[in-house]
Amino acid sequence: MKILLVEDSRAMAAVMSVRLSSFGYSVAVAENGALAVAKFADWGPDLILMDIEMPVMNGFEASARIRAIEATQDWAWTPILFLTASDTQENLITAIEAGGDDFMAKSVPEAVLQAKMKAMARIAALRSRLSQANRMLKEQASRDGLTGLCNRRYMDLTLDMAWSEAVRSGASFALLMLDIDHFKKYNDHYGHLAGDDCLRAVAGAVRTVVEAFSSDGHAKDAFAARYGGEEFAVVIPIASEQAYRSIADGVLDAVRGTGIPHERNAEWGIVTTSVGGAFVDAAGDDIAQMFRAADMRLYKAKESGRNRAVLN
Ligand code: GH3
Ligand code: MG
Ligand code: MG
Ligand code: MG
Repeated sequence: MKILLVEDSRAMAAVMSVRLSSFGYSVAVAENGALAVAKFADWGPDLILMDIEMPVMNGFEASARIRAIEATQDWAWTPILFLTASDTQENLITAIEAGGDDFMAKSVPEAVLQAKMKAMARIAALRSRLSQANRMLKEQASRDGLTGLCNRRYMDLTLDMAWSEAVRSGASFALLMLDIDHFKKYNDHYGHLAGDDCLRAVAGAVRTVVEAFSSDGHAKDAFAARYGGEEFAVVIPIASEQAYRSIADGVLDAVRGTGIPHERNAEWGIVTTSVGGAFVDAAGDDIAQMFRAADMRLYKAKESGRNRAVLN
């Protein structure tokens, strides 16, 4: 357990610090409230022991600032125990009102200090398991299980926000819809398990292209999602028309580049995709209009021979 000890008296800090370390906890000392807030932000302690009277910033103010930082994060709550001169009823009430969880007299007997720290360590362990589980659940809820791409649910949620932002700022917006060519025949010929492998490989190729454009800054917020079945979408907020076209070409190339044999995709002999896209200079119309345009062009790409993109 990481304990942040906030105490302006050097002598008191030294004594407490030695006691806490002797229980096996790692301890960092901050000499006033302002230093405590800074240390809290970059060290992420599991527990804070907070003196009240201190120069620069007192313990109540520091606690309020720490709670304000936590309010911007999911499920963040670090226990704060105020250190007081005496354990009066008033001190307890003031401590809780100030955003603390408990208080402790500085003269607390060794055994009581050890017992309280044990209870706090249990809470800290539970909190860390909870936040890990929460992170995993969040991750799972937004990923497609087969391909690891963002799933439809994540896409719908993110798309709404990205589109509203683009409408607000009059930014450009692009959307690509991809569909694997003759995938039903692929399954019929090679079997469903091979079909699943193929989906994973295609998804990986799409993802690599989109991530490259995203990380080199040409389409910073672009992401790929599994739209459904053997269909994928690439959402490209705030991108130039050039980036839109390059991503479409890049994706077609990358899928061909996997070189997965597909005998029943007669003309090409390997797995290919068709792409339909929509681009607007300034987001304004309904986002549904973008989907209709991209869908219609995807249909055209299929009709005109597959393994190509129709972008306008
Ligand atoms: P087109 O070139 O016109 O797109 O033809 P297609 O055969 O790809 O189109 P269609 O929509 O008729 O077939 C899509 C196939 O994708 C049917 C379905 O069995 C397969 N499919 C969808 N999801 C999965 C999946 O998760 N795993 C596997 N193996 N196949 C899937
Ligand atoms: Mg003090
Ligand atoms: Mg399809
Ligand atoms: Mg298809």
